Amino acid sequence: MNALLLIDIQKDFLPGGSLEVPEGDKIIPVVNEIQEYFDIVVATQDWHPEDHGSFASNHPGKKPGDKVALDGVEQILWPDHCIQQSEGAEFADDLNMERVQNIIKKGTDPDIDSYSGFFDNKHRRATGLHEYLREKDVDTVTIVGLAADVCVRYTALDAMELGYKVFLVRNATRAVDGDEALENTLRELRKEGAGVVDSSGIKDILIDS
Ligand code: VGL
Ligand code: ZN
Repeated sequence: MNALLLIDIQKDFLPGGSLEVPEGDKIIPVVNEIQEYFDIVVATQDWHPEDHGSFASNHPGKKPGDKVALDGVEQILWPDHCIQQSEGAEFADDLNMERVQNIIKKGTDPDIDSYSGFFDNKHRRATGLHEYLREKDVDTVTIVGLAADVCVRYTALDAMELGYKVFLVRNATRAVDGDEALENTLRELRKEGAGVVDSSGIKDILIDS
């Protein structure tokens, strides 16, 4: 079975949001259009408590972009974003959620961040995504969403490590650090074994896989 993973397509990651990804909104029509090609669609939702350790505001004297040690792991600090129940944590208004069968919330533990949709950043706790996909006999995952260089990247690396065949859709993701970061990330993921396609090429890869 083929699954499409929608990573963190939330208001705070869109232009105008607190952790905006340049052109993040441009992926939405593409994501909506490709959903019909997949057996299963799952969404992840960054879902932080107010006191989350990844927020610069929770570290006196620190600002976004600074690094701290969080429970022994290096953590880049971000502006407050995707706070539970806040508007910024909502899925993008124009995102079609009708075919989304499961929503995986992540980043809920204040002491550790969770970039990947599968595990926290220390691989200590699973989110339930792998279990769900296994239950549905999924062997191939196509990963889209925000941000390419953070949560999409970590999700793709974990998916490959877990043994899934992985595809990225170039025009259905954007990087928080811009186009060069997007290209660097896609190059890295391709080297690690992922396939990178354009949305127009999805039907072909799904037939072959
Ligand atoms: C993300 C930074 C912090 C993401 C989430 O979804 O890529 N980036 N939290
Ligand atoms: Zn976050």
